[in-house]
Amino acid sequence: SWAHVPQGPPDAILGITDAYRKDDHPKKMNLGVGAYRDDNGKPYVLNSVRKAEQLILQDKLDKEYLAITGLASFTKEAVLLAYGKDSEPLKEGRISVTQSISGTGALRIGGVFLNRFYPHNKKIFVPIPTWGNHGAVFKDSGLEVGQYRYYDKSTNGLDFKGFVEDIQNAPENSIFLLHACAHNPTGVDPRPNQWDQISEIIKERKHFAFFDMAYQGFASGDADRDSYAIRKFVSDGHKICLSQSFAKNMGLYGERAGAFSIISGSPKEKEAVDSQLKILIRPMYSNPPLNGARIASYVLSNPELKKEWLGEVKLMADRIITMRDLLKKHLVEDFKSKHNWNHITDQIGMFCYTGLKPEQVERLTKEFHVYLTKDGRISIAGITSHNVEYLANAIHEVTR
Ligand code: PLP
Ligand code: TYF
Repeated sequence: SWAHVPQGPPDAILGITDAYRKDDHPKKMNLGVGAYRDDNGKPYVLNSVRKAEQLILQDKLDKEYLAITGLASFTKEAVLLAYGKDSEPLKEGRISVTQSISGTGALRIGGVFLNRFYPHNKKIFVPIPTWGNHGAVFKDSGLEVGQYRYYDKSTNGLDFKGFVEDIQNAPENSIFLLHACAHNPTGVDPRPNQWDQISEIIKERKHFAFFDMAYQGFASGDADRDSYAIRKFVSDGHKICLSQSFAKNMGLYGERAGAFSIISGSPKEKEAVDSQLKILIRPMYSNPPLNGARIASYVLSNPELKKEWLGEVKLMADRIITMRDLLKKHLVEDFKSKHNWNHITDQIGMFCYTGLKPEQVERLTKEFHVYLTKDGRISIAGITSHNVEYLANAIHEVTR
């Protein structure tokens, strides 16, 4: 019998959507899950993706299994997008890459690989706070999870001093999980010159950097600019590893298109790493799903489609920035809120970490039918020009 199996709690983020669905209030808002919506609150399938799907249909391709490491035309474009065409390890053939079950799967492959082969220790440090799934992914990969300071509640900005101290004080050869851009849940990223310093200190301390890039293009609207940290670390000589997701920036959420890559010291080392990635993946799921990777490879390898896609990423990023501006404007100018709301527009990416307290979050949901995570994070992508004033009023009322 399974009588000994305890009832588990619902997922902190996905549970919000369940509660939202059960609410039938006409003004209800789902600001929980980080999924892009258009200005009518509808899921958005990119035109570049639709066109790629048409081309795929026309080409009447087969549905054979992919290789263990996935679709090579996809993973080649994925690493190019992240590392850039001038990347030394890329030109020298020192980057191993495998397709993954989106970003989550890439993190899991990385976690298991490090657990098996990282020679120094089995502990990964993640920021406070971080994406709610990081802890579980790395624990289930067999790693111990530590934390480093990142967010300063008093400024709703980066705690750069605490961040640097924690990197300096961690034992040499520690593993640090870094959000490449558009930090989830805070929307707070280091500036380029801060990344430069972080890279230097991580190098001094001989630490290992594991980058999670789930939002390339979403922070600035420019995919190259958003990979600043990765390219800086690589050009400084770090042998990083990287998780990439195409869920948000290509709108491929349920298609599960992602990639895991890791840099070796030589092409020979890289060959051995390749072989171990295959050995690690084969018993997990044999080989990854075809469709999303095929769509992404069509978009990324066709210059016209790629250009259109980059324009659409910018469009999504810009709509989010407009909603930030409007939300702040309503709070400050229309409702004359006495609080400082500058962090709404200072923070970037899909999320705003509002600083609302759990009681205020609860009131937002109970009295105003606005659904968000308990930590006060809102997904800006869930705001539209039609409901932004309603939201501003609700936030004003619970923070009076
Ligand atoms: N990493 C971060 C920081 C995220 O925010 C997300 C998604 O929200 C992911 C990874 C992975 O998402 P997916 O598995 O859908 O690509
Ligand atoms: O909103 C977030 O932070 C994410 C969203 O398979 C998400 O947790 C939802 C489903 C999923 C991965 C990420």
